[in-house]
Amino acid sequence: MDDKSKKLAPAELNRRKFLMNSMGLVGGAAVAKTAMAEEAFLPPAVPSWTRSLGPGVLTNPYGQPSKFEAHVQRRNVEWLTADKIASISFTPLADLKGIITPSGLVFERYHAGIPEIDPSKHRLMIHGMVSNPIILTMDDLMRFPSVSRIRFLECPANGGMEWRGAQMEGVQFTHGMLSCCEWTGVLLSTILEEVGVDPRASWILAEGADGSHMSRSIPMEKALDDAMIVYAQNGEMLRPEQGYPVRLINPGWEGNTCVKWLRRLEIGDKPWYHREETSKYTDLLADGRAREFTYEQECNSVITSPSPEKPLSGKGKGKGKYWVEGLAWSGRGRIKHVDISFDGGVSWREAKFTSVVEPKSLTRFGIEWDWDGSPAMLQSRSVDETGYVQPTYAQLRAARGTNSIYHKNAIHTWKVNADGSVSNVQIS
Ligand SMILES: Nc1nc2c(c(=O)[nH]1)N[C@H]1C(S)=C(S)[C@@H](COP(=O)(O)O)O[C@H]1N2
Ligand SMILES: [Mo]
Repeated sequence: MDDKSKKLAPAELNRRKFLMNSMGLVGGAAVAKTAMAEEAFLPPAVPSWTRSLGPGVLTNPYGQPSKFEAHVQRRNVEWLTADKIASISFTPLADLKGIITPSGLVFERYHAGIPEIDPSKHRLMIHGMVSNPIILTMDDLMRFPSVSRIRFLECPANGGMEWRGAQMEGVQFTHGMLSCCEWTGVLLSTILEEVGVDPRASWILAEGADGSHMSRSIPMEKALDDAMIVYAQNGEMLRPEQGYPVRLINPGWEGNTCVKWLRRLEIGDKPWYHREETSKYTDLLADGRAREFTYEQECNSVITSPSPEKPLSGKGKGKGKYWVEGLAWSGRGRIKHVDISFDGGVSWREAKFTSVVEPKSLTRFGIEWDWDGSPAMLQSRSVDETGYVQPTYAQLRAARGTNSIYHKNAIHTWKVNADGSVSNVQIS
């Protein structure tokens, strides 16, 4: 080391090292030496894995992602909940492709932890205002006609930490109480036909078998429309985290209505809100009043790349062409279009859909962007088939104030900085 380099501060040394490493094989002598010491794997060299045999079949009887993807995982926010039993973890949205959330990455929300349920001992009881009350085993349930549907599931608290201002540096935390699976099971309407519902019945109480006995009142219209009793997700049986062996899915509705580890459906003629064990979420308005019935998850969208987890400089490229992509969804039906702004909402360009467009499902959008290397404000704005347009923060706060936790679906802004890093900011 010469005198000059001795004077460099540690941070500067680190940056110099980073730059040298990123120069790769064409870099300085020191870098080339390290690469030689390891192995030549870049073309025209033939890497070791091409010159040897790998482990055989059944190395992983139930496969795992590559070890190089170990950073892709659910995460929690330590300060958000007192413990991990009544808590939540977030889906790593930045690392996902397409619209299906892999089963092992679906965000988790428990009020009393994950019960371990032996499916042979589990029963689903359906009773109340019906002519033939029944107690179903899992085998009984499998005998009903089955359907599979791709639907998103979102906790209404998604984005709740952002109501008062930008706070979380990552799309995993600003929007990750969100997943989308192919759910397989029986339409609730099919089962209701079997039990013979009293025509005066108008509500259903759904109760979970976990320690929280979580229960929710579901209006009969939803039950007869598209509610599903599901036992499988993404082609495999439900994961314990998602309600194994059976759960309720109310497509497009608040995640908390989708009771997991489902053990009981009681048919009645009024909601069970007077009962102590039945809690529900309400939206606090600006004037302190609460919105009582909020079931649908409104139209929403977010750019997943670039994002704090996916900076532009991470690839060592700087300015130039990038594929900007993200997710849009609406609890009211299909996404009709998504517009992207690169200047904080002054001008907009329509994005392409790069996935199938299913109702009440995540929809993947993308758009090519030629970044000139200067700071930019990226936003996505979605519109659903009912014509509902995703609101700005100003519009949402005018309607709902800042006291809320739930149903935050405002247009989100990522600030792309000149160095390619991405920060969470809020503008009107
Ligand atoms: N039995 C039971 N069902 C439950 C819960 C619970 O704690 N117990 N949490 C609810 C909430 S608040 C949400 S947002 C969703 C989350 O579903 P997931 O854990 O499959 O992502 O499950 C719902 N169903
Ligand atoms: Mo939730």
